[in-house]
Amino acid sequence: MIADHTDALTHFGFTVLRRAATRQFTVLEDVLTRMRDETAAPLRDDDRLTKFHAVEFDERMTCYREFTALPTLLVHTGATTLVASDINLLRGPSFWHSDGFYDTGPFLRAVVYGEQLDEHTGALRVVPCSHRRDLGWTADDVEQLLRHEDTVGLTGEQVPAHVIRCDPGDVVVFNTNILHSSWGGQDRRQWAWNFAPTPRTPQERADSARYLLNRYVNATVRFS
Ligand SMILES: O=C(O)CCC(=O)C(=O)O
Repeated sequence: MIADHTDALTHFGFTVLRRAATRQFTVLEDVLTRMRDETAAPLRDDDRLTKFHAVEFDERMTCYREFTALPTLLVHTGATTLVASDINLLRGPSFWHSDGFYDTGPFLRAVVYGEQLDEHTGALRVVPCSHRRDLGWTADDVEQLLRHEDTVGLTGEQVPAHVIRCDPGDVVVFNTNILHSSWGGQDRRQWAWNFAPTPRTPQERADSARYLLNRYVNATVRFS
């Protein structure tokens, strides 16, 4: 079972741990309510809201450690260190992007959505295998896909992709190299944790540092 999830992550770049966070879901909802209550500014119609350092904001966000199978999966992939966490109120589409492209890793993101999501309501979409340089993915290919309207005349929604349908309490885990997006949805709640392996070589240390910086500095990881 864990081996299947590890293989899926390695080969295709994503997997879903069904109902792995069901028991912690009420706690997650409470944390998000607190974040919403403590946000001073009223949100405009098209505003999104992100709380970085979510685990530091509220210790209850450490409940990811109790999600069924997640800790074991992380050990199997080697991405055992929590490097960032965030809570998001997402609204509207998230355009195609990758959260950076790294040769080392894997850098993984585990997310729980608060709503039942499918292709019509903003479920996460991925281009399977697009996290893999070993299959020939290059920065050029990624660039072409990001300009899908010009290069192939397709809207973001029409780009062939796998839609990750999910229910509240499912845990979606993906390699953050992967091209991902969301279309067709309106408001969605998302809790997220990012994991990295312990760096041992100079290249791994450089990638880890760049990854961490990107989480906060590079606008692409803010999904739009
Ligand atoms: O669900 C979405 O709208 C996009 C999520 C995303 O890009 C992410 O979690 O990295």
